[in-house]
Amino acid sequence: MAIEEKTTPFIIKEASDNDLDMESLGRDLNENLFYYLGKSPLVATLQDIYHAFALTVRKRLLQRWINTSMAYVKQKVKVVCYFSAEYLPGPHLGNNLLNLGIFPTISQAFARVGANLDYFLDQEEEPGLGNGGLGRLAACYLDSLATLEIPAIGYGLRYEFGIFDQEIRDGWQAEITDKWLQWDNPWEIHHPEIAYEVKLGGCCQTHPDRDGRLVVHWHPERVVKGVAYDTPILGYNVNTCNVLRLWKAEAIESFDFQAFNKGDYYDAVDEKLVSENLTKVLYPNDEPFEGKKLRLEQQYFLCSCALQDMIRLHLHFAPNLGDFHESWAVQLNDTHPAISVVELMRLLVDERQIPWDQAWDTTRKVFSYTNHTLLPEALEKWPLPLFAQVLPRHLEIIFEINRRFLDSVRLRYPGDNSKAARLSLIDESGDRYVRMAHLACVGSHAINGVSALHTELLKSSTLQDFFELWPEKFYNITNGVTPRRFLALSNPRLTALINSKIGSDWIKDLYKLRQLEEFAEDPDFQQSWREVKLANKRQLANAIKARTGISVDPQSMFDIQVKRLHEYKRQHLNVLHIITLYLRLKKDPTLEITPRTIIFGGKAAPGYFMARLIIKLISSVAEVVNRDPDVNDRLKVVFFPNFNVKNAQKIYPAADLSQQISTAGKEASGTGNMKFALNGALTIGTLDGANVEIREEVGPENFFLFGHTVEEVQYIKAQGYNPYLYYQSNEHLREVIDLLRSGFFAHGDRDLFRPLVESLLYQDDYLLMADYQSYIERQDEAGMTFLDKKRWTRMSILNTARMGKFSSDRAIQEYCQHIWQVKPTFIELQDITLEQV
Ligand code: GL9
Repeated sequence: MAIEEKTTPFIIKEASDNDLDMESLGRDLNENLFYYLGKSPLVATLQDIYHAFALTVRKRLLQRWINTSMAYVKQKVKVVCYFSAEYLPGPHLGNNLLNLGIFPTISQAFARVGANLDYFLDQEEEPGLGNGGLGRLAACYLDSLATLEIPAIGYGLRYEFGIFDQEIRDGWQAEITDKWLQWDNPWEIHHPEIAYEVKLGGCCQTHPDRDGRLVVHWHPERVVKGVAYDTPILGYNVNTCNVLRLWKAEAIESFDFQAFNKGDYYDAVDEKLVSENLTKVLYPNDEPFEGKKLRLEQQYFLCSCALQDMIRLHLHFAPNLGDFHESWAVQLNDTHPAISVVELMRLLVDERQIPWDQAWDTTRKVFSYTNHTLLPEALEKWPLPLFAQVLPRHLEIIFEINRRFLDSVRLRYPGDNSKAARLSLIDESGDRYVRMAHLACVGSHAINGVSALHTELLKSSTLQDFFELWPEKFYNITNGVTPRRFLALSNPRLTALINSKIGSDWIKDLYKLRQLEEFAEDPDFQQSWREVKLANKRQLANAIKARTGISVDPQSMFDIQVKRLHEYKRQHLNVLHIITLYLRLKKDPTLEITPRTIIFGGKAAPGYFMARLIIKLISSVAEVVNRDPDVNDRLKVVFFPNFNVKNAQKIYPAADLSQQISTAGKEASGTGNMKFALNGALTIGTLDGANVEIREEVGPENFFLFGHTVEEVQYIKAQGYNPYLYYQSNEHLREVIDLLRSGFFAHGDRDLFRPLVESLLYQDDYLLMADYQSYIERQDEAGMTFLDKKRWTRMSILNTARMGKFSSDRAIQEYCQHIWQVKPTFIELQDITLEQV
């Protein structure tokens, strides 16, 4: 139920075409400082000025936003709704300055008064509303949607505490609560008038209505209110300003008052606390699925608020929901929002009495589903009793969807009961579960994987039965990243150099970077390219020094692996290489090797023991290596704490070598791999995820490939893989493992890393032992190549030049064309007057 909203006519007074000149910006900044924050410039802190400045910029966004939403309404356009439980947008201020086209002028204006814009930008707390790649992808897609002028809304949750901040204490990860809202968030607009009630728990009853038709009544155990908080998302160099609408859970007032009237103050407050719990905290797990009740409630809360909001908006301008699917396309970012398939059915059938078949037709036309992982342990399945407890009505609807679906399956495959059991929305092989990926497949008209390899593996394994049933529903849309944040904003030096040769059109058409190819061997250009990289490395070296106390040499090769900690991503394979280099140097202290600084970053899920132990391992190896004078002029190891978007923007531009070393078949796509290569890093990687396509684009001669392929991995496992044989037969590997288990890196403690060593020797699910030798060989080759400056620089330039395909603009264009059927809407910036409204 919408809590009613009134639209009143309004006027925007300020002339909108000159709102970006320095005079009007400066005036607003002072006014905000004075009238909003109550500070004179004399006593204002960095944080105050950041805040006043953010409000100044936000005002420019709001003008564009209102123009945008009015155009959408007037032109009755189709809108894309991106449903995602996670968003990692990164700091907004810098990006908005870039997209408004005023970054350079502002930066110069600050410089003129002796201030450094970066200090102010650095004040911003980034919204850490996601775990990693999936949440960051959602943010890249919102940037591209706005830049491509596609009408879109991002729907998500406003977690009060986002992903924890990571500190490293005694080599171990410590989790610190992320208080991103502790200072006011200047980017969001609270809309208490946009609020919906969301029911939870209870039971259902069927009654005949006045016409004798059976209708279902859901009597919930409790009701929570979802309130909208909007963040404007401006496109680059366009007037389109879309919205990221995040829902916060609150207690509904009626509950408060009931208890309060009885004089039961504590119950009233308790109700409030329980309700607000719903969006209190982001679950910090990445891929392994954790079946927590609160998590299911969060997922449902997001979907219900978003769908109620869409229906309210629709009915504002249309007489009924008959053409709902012509006005809205919903993309499910993984299965986290898959319950929305059922919620839309409930809203249509139960709440608006639309016949089932018509409702189902609408639902399937509205939704499409992106799968982001093949890891079996990551696939969401909810125990039936838990599901029934939280969403009793939804379970009934799922049974009905499943009954009809399995009837059609039986017609198609007569007598094949195992087929039906495999396709069923309910897993009945043991304890019963609701399979969310199956629900998403059945309720969507399109299903896509996130890299060519991933999509093929989906078709041949995880979703094979669905592929056989509906091959026409399957698409591949390889992930992409936004060149605005991940090159133009984060690497201003390289941007300036590129612009000096080919202009700046590449920012909106990344294929244009190809024009750099002709300069790949130009000595002057090469020289400038190296100077840029060196300057970026110096900047990162300073940050490393400040954050960890470790001094690193910017002339050494920066060999970087930043991503969530996971055994399949094999940060510990990287460590085996470090120990290999260490042993070589210890045996021959005069050995000439390419000096390297190996940098790690990434968070471990708090409950994932092995991932935490790998962080401790990296820190422990770093401690020994960095203080050993025999080696520390040629080898340094750094764990850069708290990898997030802000830190990422310093790290990618400074990389020489990008480590993308997951076991083939495990990483769905990866997007860090794209960000590194875009910034001129060369990749050492396996044939996994989007690495395959990156290698195709940049050319195999510009990529350090190693490791077994997916087919080989499958074959090795089928033969009965024995990792111990590699230990026995590879002398170097044996020395590495022996040193590790001797307690050498653990102050003599032989137990500390035992779980890791034993898992490698006797289990090794991710084939580190089998891939070790080829990894070392390719690392050696990368090291040698780095010494040939001309060759390395040429390869680096070609990597950047050939990254056109990996723009999120290309990915979004594919979604628009193949899946959503939506077109751009041009937004003109006008004064909005009373008459127009
Ligand atoms: C992920 C995949 O693991 C990545 O390979 C992929 O690039 C991204 C985006 O498609 O999605 N799926 C997933 O659950 N996560 C991914 O990064 N995990 C996190 O976001 C932590």
